[in-house]
Amino acid sequence: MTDSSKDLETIERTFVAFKPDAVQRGIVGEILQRLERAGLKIVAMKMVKASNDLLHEHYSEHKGKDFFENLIDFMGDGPVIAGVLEGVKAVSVVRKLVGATEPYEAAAGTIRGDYAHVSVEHSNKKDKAVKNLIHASGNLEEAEKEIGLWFSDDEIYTYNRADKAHLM
Ligand code: IDP
Ligand code: MG
Repeated sequence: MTDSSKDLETIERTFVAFKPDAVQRGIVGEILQRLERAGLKIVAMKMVKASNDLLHEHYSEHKGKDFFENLIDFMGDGPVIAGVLEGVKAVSVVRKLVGATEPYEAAAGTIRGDYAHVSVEHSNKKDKAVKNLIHASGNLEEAEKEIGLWFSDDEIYTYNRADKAHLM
């Protein structure tokens, strides 16, 4: 089966980063499995110890907020695993699988709901960022910016998944 131009219009790329808490807890594989089994294709992936500059740029929308410095400290606390996932409506599908920002209210069945439980209130009291395992682009514009920030074009691959006939 070949892609029709109509299919291609609905296929998106989104950026994800397994945060230092996911890497340090050894649950990257389990979380990634959830994304892969939904049919999302990994088109780029690497382990990165993000620089302060990269993190400031990545989270520029939050500059000036109370939690900004804690967030930068948290994300720079150890290596992250950054990736690009491709699929139909990938941006919103990944956000759905990831769940709400605050793990305590993220729905059961979502990554943040199943693997964490803390609240913003608790993290703020401890003067820490909310540890919620994974970053996922919030919209297409953010995805484009973040993919360009973390990956060069030659680090993003084109290939067919063997189960494509059933997924697309
Ligand atoms: P998102 O990751 O669900 O898109 P954003 O609002 O973009 O959530 O916030 C980015 C990250 O900053 C969150 O995932 C979380 O780790 C952290 N964060 C957000 N709000 C707070 C807060 O009020 N206190 C501490 N950390 C926060
Ligand atoms: Mg966000």
